[in-house]
Amino acid sequence: MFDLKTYLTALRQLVDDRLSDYLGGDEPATRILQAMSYSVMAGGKRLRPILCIAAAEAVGGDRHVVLPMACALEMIHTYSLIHDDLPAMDDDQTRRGKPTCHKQFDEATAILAGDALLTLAFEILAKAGSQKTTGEEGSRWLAAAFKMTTAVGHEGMIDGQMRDIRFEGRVISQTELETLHRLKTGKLIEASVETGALLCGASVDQRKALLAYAQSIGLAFQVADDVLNIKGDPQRLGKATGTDQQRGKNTYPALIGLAGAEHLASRLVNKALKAIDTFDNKADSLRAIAHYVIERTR
Ligand code: GRG
Repeated sequence: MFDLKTYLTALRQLVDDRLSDYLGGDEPATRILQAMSYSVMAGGKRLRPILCIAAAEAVGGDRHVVLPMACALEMIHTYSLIHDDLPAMDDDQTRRGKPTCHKQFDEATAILAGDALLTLAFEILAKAGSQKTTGEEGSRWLAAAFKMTTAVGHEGMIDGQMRDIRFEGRVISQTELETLHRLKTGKLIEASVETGALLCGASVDQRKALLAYAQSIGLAFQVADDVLNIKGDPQRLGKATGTDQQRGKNTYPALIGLAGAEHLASRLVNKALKAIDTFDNKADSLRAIAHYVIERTR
């Protein structure tokens, strides 16, 4: 019987150890590394790296092969959080239970820490790809890096963030909200699953199924995030709740009610499970993560 708790704990440790190595260990030498490490090592759930590894293992791959990609995903995710928390964006005071990067350091350092994490992520991918001995492996890393750039660039995550900012103060349709989230949160989650599978030589059919899985859990994750902003425990979440309503944000509970949002989240999880129903028990981690995405308390 698959035990999600044990699986998550082991993978978090594996990812955290490698992230710490990339970021100068326990005592980062420079102020910029200190700021980068402060935010990355502040204790996130590591959902994106874990999805990358779980997708790799679902297609028979090895977690150590995709570890650099898993870390790059977490660095890009953390950069987006640091920048999202800035005064010019959401102006948040706490993140992962600690003062936000610009509060702990200063605004300029937080901007640079985000920039440096984004750059380091691509340095890691380029290095991993260039160290491969066969052309096939090198090509996979190049394709995975390309997938990552499109997921987080101006037609992906940044487009989503731009829409979020531009929609502030006006009520949008459910379709507009869905597009926003598919870009802002969904694209990186898709890239996590897709790169894990791609790097481990998944077939076209496997990749198609995994993309459908990722699209559904990506949206379910965001719907659950909206619900947690209302029902969650700020202590457990490590950030304030009720903020979406205060800021007049477009959210699923605001649009379709709290019960409607919860129902939508569980429908999306069922859709995700169906997408991978032809996979064997090596995909049990992905199945358990799909449930976790909406049952989580932080
Ligand atoms: C490019 C500046 C910029 C932003 C990109 C992703 C994003 C847009 C901003 C993040 C802000 C945010 C709160 C989005 C909602 C969903 C989300 C990504 C929550 C945080 O992710 P978790 O719950 O966090 O995985 P941990 O701390 O566990 O890693």
